[in-house]
Amino acid sequence: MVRHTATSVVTIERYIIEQESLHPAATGELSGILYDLALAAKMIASKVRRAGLADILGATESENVQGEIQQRLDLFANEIIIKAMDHSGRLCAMASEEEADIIPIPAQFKTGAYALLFDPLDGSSNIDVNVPVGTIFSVLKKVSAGAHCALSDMLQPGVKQVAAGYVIYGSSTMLVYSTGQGAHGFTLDPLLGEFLLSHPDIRIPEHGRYLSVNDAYEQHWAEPVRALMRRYRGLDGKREAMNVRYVGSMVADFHRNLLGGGIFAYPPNAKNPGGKLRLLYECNPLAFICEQAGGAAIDGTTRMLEVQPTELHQRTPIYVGSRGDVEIACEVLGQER
Ligand code: AFP
Repeated sequence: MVRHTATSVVTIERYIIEQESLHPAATGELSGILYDLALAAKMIASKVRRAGLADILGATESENVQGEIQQRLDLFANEIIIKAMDHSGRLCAMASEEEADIIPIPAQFKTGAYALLFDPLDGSSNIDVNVPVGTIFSVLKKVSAGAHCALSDMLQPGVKQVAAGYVIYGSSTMLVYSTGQGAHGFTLDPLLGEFLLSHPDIRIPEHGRYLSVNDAYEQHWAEPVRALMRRYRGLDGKREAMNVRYVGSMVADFHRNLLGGGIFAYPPNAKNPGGKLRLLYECNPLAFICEQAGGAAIDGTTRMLEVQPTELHQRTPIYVGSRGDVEIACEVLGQER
């Protein structure tokens, strides 16, 4: 981690511009998208910070497309991101975990060459109890012809992401992103109102200390998953036991494991045979970041970033984190099949 003096700070804007200058052919559009997202993140952070004070908590009466009860802050974060991004002329469309369909760019604005997919406030059922929540985003290059986005622009495998990242609203607000040249973290200085480079070129340890999984599903797991979890816990005598840490907010669990090493797993279970988490809004962006930090991610059999999406709100199992720990998942799940 770099230590900054008051005069040597690197703002996210400066960093994005410096990264862009490494690509002479860059148009600046992607940089603009990232900068707009950083602004949206600051706006969401300020609301999340005040959530305990403001009368904004609580479930709305509507259910979102995933059938979960939405919290008001989810809706607010969704709105903030759409409004921050729709008029820039850089996007051809957006897709949100909170919306059933593709979100078109309003007719009065220009469209651009990129598609943005996001989960506006992941872990929102934790808001009421002051547990960290996060925003996750993924940027894809438009591949269809014509000015507007087609479903095919959204349904690209994760390897096609040109940028991805997340924001964690925790004890401090951090934004971590990658454009394919490493994963870099920025911490929001609340006094300056700026994201400052705090974690350049994050590297996840080869093997980790932490296992993040919801044990309550053990009875609903298939035997290969149970065998894998026994391995991580050191119960089969083949490795040292990992420490179990599960917040129930994927960004928070992922972030801790990215910095400290470990694996986050959401295996299929009898209740969610296809997994629970969303391929496009959650798993692909975090898999991209993890690989950029030297880690790995699979869906149980396949590299996560190579899975071909077939629908916008597709769910998938996931095992993501330290490369050595993900390799163990490949080995044990493969053997037990
Ligand atoms: P919410 O956004 O509904 O709180 O769900 C959070 C989440 O999508 C992810 O952030 C967690 O890791 C996971 O679900 C927790 O799911 P379980 O409660 O089934 O373990």
